Amino acid sequence: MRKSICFLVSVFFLGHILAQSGDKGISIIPEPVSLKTVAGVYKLPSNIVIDAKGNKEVDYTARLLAKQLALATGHKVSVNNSASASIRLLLNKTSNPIIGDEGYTLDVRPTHIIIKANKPAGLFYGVQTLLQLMPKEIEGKAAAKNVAWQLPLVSVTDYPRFQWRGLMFDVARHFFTKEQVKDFIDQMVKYKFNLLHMHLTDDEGWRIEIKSLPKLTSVGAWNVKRVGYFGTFAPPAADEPRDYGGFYTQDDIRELVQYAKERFVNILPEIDVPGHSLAAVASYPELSCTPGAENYKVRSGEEIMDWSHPGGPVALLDNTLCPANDKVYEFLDKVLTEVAQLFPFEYIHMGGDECPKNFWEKSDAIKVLMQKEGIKTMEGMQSYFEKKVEKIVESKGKKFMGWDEILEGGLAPNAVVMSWRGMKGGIEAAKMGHGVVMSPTNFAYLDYMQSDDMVEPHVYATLRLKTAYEFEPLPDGVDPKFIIGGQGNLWSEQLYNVRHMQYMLWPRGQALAECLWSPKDKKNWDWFAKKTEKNFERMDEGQVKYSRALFDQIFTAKKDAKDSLQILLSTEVNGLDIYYTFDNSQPDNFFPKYESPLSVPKEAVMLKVITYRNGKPIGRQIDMPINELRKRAGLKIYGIPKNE
Ligand code: TNX
Repeated sequence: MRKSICFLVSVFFLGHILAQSGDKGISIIPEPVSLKTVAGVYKLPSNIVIDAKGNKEVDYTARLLAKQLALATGHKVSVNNSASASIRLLLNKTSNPIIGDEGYTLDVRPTHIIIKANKPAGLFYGVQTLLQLMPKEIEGKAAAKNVAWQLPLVSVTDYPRFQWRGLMFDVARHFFTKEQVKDFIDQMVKYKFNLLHMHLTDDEGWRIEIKSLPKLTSVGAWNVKRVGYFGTFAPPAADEPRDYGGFYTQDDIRELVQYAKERFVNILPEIDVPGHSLAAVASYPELSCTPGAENYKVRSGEEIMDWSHPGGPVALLDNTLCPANDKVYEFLDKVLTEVAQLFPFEYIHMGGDECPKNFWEKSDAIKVLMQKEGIKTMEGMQSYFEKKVEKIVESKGKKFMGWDEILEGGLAPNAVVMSWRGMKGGIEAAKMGHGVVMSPTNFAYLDYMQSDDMVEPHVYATLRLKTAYEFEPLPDGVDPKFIIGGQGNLWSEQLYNVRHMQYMLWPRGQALAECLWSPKDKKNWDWFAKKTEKNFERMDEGQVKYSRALFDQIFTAKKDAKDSLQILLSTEVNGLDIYYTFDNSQPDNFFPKYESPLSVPKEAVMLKVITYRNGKPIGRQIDMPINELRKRAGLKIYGIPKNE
């Protein structure tokens, strides 16, 4: 009898514990380690009290939550030490070994909410999950009307898979203001990123005030505004005003570092040398090996590099620092003294990527140095430079890291490698016992196009959301202890404003967040795609732009055995219908539905396609010239008769 009562009681409780998130409309990005739901809801009271005890960092989190709650709900919200508070943020007295330094447990109960963590960062992440459990209006900029402010009852245990969960923001190619960077931080922490890599210097601008080298920002931060396809612009005339750009003062940097700290984000500064250094050279031409550098100007997007050489980039003008010039190391010492003081994070990133060597080859000073040091190759020359730079970085009490080119010609002894040209540099470095952050172009380059070139602002490559979601930072056969984590890189050559920056960042950034935070076995593309769509509604409330490219169709063009064009259409997400026309009509769901590969009717010039879901258009219409598909299939292009 006792046994059967026990059985009945267990069945009763189990019946109340539903499976996974997804039930009750719960949708959290990144997917938590474990989430259980219980029937019922917690209603936020009209007077919300947040209990946050005893620690400044916990207090930051509580105040951020209070601010957002007060703004969006219009309820009265206070932070104090009340044991009967509605929302309780508690640091564990005895450490919970499962959740580590950034994990948390979150319980939404019928009477209150309780988040527990070993460290303040965990409470912060618990709060991010809590916000995603609330109605979407919590993201709003003003008090929402007619919202039932209630949450499902849940019990969450959650902690990250990787310690380094980064996003790189290139503020050098196009400058983004301090406020815009703060906004970037606000968005990234929602998805539990904890590292902001700021690409602070490049050919197009030097973005950080260095007091001992004032020309870096009086000259180096300014170029001429152009719009269009960056990289193809004509050189500006000598008298055009150089008033486009900007930089962060040291006070700005301190403010950003503090802002990031309150949100548990470390800022990694990058000073990109010896390549990508035209802004520095234009400011201080004596840093160059090349005569005539006094005439160099900060780049405004004109062509300065020939990428067609298989051996690496060939520069049309010398955008490098001279490794054979002592002044360069004195310069870097000054820069790094100030950078190291401004950024508390333990690493400084020193770039090292895409350094053209064709001007170095012409330099007598370099020839002499190579002879003296027994250096045989230009890669060896860069390696010599990197080792000296590592010493300077370390002399400032920091750890040295760089892009995977720093492996070429021999890696500096303690260097940490950021692997971008695929994972192989990272694997090699890890096998040599170096720390690695994975940010391979084929999964993590957020400047790449998200959909077909026909409907996206043109960039030289494509990275679809589904592929970004397949990012696996830990390669087979590599000791996990050397893979610190991963990051997405948002390069800004083609980013002219904040709205477009957001469009490129989301939702791919959310996909990467899940790859970096969630357990591998919790990843599920179909479920992630559903969550992404739900999250769009939250982003609408928050007025943050994003791309809906995941609903577009994908064209695959092939030539068959008879050299005819075969067109395959597919979609990233399941459950979409594709309608198409070959006769220039605008397609809708009254036109043929795609079922199997298409052959092109004779003389057709255009394939127009659109996706539908449940009878409603959902993707963008893409008008695809047949000749473009022929080109993609490696077939001859037809001459098109002129319109009547
Ligand atoms: C490569 S990734 C670069 C950047 C460009 C980017 C554009 C890396 C270390 N270098 O300078 O902005 O490609 O996708």
